[in-house]
Amino acid sequence: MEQIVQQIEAYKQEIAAFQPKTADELEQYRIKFLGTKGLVKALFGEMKSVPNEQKKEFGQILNAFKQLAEGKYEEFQQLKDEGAQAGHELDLTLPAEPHRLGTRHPISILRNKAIRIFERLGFTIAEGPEIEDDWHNFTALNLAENHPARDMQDTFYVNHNPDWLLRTHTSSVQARVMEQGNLPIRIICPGRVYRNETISARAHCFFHQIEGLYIAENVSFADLKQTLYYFVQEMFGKDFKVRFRPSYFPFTEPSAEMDISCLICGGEGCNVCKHTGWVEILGCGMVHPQILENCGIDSKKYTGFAFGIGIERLTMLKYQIKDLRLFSENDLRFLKQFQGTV
Ligand code: 2NM
Repeated sequence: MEQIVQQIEAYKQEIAAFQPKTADELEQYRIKFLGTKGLVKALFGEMKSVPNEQKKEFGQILNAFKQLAEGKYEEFQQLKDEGAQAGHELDLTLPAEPHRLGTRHPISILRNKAIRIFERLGFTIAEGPEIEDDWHNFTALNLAENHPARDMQDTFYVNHNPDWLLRTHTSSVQARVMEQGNLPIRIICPGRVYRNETISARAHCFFHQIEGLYIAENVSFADLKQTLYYFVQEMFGKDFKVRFRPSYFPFTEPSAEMDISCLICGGEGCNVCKHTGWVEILGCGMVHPQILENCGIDSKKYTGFAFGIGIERLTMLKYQIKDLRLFSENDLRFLKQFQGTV
């Protein structure tokens, strides 16, 4: 043991005098003292040949030595970092990492496009709550007490208050604006709406709408047609046909739906248009006089038109998206494809 302790003293002096200048020297030091075949390990290996009564003292000497050896190594860590950088120093002439911008959701792209078109015609945006009361969502809009749309099966009601529900259309916002009574009214109401549907490629429990409303003196069905013709042409160009079909909505009389010739197959017939060559893109009509009266507007003096557009439908047509669920899955592989579009 005497001998070993003397040897350790010699190593201590060597360590004290050690002043490495390069990462390489430091590494040599590490291998010699601290490596798996290094001296510290070897000296601990001598423990077994030391008599029991001296084991404690020897252990303390060894531990002190180990700490000294490690301390020196840590003191010069910086050399190691510099060594790691040698050969690849910062090149300040390299171009910076580009900022990765997020992408606009395709639904938002189409909504914004539609908003801009209607703004050019003098429409302003109106917004309202997504949790509505029965009056603004149904009763004011001529949806009678026993109307099927009011069924629990179709509408999400808020627990504990049968008067509250998630709006099923943004017409509820229009009812609120009509009640304020500032005429004429020329608004569009973009927003999210909710219906209790089984989720599939073609239906979801929420979707997005833009509903429009124009109320003034002498507003006619011709005004409605012209407004919507302008809208679809601005939205899709001029390379397709448009048709109006008579339809029914409880809010409007008369009511119509607008179809455009299928953008996917050019009217030849495909899955998207269900082989009819036509796709329905909106519903519309002349606002029912009873609704005007419900909201305190004189239906003898004023007339109006209204329309409802499903934004998902427009987006699917524009980008040939076949499954609604893609819109709400937040899969970046899908969302990134719309990069760069406003
Ligand atoms: C549609 C179709 C037809 C509509 C009616 C109203 C209001 F508030 F004036 F009563 N807003 N929107 C309407 C009319 C909506 O969606 C397919």
